[in-house]
Amino acid sequence: MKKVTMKRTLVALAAAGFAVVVSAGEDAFTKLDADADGHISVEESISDERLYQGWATADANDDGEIDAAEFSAFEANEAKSGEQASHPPK
Ligand SMILES: [Ca+2]
Ligand SMILES: [Ca+2]
Repeated sequence: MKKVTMKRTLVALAAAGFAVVVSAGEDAFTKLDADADGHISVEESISDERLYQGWATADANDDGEIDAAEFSAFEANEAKSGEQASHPPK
């Protein structure tokens, strides 16, 4: 009996983990957008140090807020520079 319950729990956890990974990109924006107005303000960006530090880069149109497009561009850029950092040119 106990073994079956355990197995079911593991399957449920694995499924939940998969769902989290798949939706991580959109989730990040939604989580940062604390007041859900569709933009990330400077105050909201403080919880993401990468975004806060890279604010000037992320806010491409310099309107003081980061929209979904700017956020995904920033994320893509970060992923790229992360790759370069882990594989430095010889
Ligand atoms: Ca907001
Ligand atoms: Ca902007």
